[in-house]
Amino acid sequence: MKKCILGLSLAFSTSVLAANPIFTDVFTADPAAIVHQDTVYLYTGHDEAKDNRTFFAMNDWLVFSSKDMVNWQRHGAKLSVKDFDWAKGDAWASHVIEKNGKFYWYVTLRHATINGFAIGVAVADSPVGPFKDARGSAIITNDMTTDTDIDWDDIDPAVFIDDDGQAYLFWGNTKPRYVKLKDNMIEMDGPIHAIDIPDFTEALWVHKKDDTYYLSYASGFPEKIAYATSKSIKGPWQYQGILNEVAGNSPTNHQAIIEFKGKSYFIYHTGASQNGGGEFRRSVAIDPLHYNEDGTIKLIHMTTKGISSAQ
Ligand code: FUB
Repeated sequence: MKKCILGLSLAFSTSVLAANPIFTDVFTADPAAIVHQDTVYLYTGHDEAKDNRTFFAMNDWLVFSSKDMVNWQRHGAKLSVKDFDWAKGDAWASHVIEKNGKFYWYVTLRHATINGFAIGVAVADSPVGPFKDARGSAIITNDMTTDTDIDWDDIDPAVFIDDDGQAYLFWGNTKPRYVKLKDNMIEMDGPIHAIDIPDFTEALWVHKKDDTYYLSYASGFPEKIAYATSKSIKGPWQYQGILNEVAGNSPTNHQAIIEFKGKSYFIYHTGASQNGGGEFRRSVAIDPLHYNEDGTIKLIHMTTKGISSAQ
């Protein structure tokens, strides 16, 4: 984070620049973000791999908050594999959403007794916790989705609450899926549905602007972020193309899209940290997101400059 004074003519106006990646002393990945009471809460995975030659080492999730998207407060690791008795590792991508004053944190984990990955959910009364396992069991397990040969198809939860209050859990790797959630946010309400979108890998994210639903996702490998739109949360989804190209030095990508104080932001990760970043040591970055007049989204311009705000 850099603070620069722009000269005498702007003596009383300090421009704060948030360089990308936004944190250089810790590796952060798979961002999810919410806006609550004029504050952005950023939830990230935590890459702890010793180097970029082996694989992910991820044991907990981190929380940050900001009132301007530039200056970030660190809240530390607020949820970890150890908070879920039924899990044995791999704190992969997560997603947080607020409903009726409670904050639900949906997480990817490796299940201890059912082969494969699973999705759990923790709950708290505040966006920074303390969070506790809301069920004592996984909400989604690999044996519920038997139409793939892989055991990592049940990852990357993303929850969306529609205008009528109905919540939906989206997730998947290679096969995108969604299911309705009960009002309690911790149980499925009905069957699991498949989603028809091209070249899907992982990292679903749903947001709505005006009367259009946007479903963005990591596509291909190395991953680009693609997106589709619909007039209904249940689809059909119309493919709209690439939203973000392959991110620097990282074959994975994972996005969060939020609107804050009238501007839209694309939050993602790269392997571009100069402190040893790479495939398994990723870092969160933020750049502006702009819509075209027809509601399509302009290609993200990934920068090292990041976003700035006048204070
Ligand atoms: O961080 C581990 C996995 O890599 C995530 O679950 C995927 O979205 C990809 O970013």
